[in-house]
Amino acid sequence: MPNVESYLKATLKKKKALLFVLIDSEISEIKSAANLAKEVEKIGASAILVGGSSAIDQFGMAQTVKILKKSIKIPIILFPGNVTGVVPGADAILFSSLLNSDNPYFISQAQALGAPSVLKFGLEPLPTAYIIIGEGTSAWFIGSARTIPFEKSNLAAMYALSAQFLGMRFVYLEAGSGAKSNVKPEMVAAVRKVFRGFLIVGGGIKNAQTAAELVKAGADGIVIGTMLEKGGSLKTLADIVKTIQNIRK
Ligand code: 1GP
Repeated sequence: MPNVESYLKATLKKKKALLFVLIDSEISEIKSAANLAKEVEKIGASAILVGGSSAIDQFGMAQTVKILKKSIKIPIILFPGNVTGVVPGADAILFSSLLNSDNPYFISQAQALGAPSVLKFGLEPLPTAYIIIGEGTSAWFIGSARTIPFEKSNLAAMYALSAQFLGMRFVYLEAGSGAKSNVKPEMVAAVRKVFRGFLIVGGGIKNAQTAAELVKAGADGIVIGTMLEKGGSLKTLADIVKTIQNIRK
């Protein structure tokens, strides 16, 4: 995998919107993670994210990444919640700063601690502003997020604009894994107005209609995790892929 960022941009041009599937190595068994990854690759997912805010078993995650790498061709992108989420063998990493954390550890300190491993493992860093919306999820709790309410699109847009000015090329609007409510299309639209980079939206997305609304509002990539972990069908996932790729933005 020469350059994941170029691949994502080129694929976005072709497909209009990308689907990322999140595999939490602490929830999925390695074998079923590999089978799932193969299936979602066939369906048309553009990358697999591995990680999660409560994933702390570095050894288990490295094993999962290794097996996934042998099973699929689409890139494996680490999605770390902490320095323990930096493991060898993946193609890239969402090198994220949790911009709306109350704890400087999640804004710049974990990044400093993790950066040497990113370099050592040859992971391509994708500079990402991670912005948590709503509350009550693991990402919100562990990341000490200063909640942006779902209806306060202007606050999310302010953070996204600062990400733009700071030179970050990805923004991830996160409602949190298994969130009861997903990020609203109005907020995505407000962020899209000010942020020119790659816009990822995740948390609580379970069906094609929601995914379509978010893509119409300006999301470039949609992340799905819990829906599949909770036995959601691959048919729904296939619907999501088909729907988001047929949207005129
Ligand atoms: C969580 O955005 C991802 O970090 C995916 O969320 O698990 O709710 O799909 P779900």
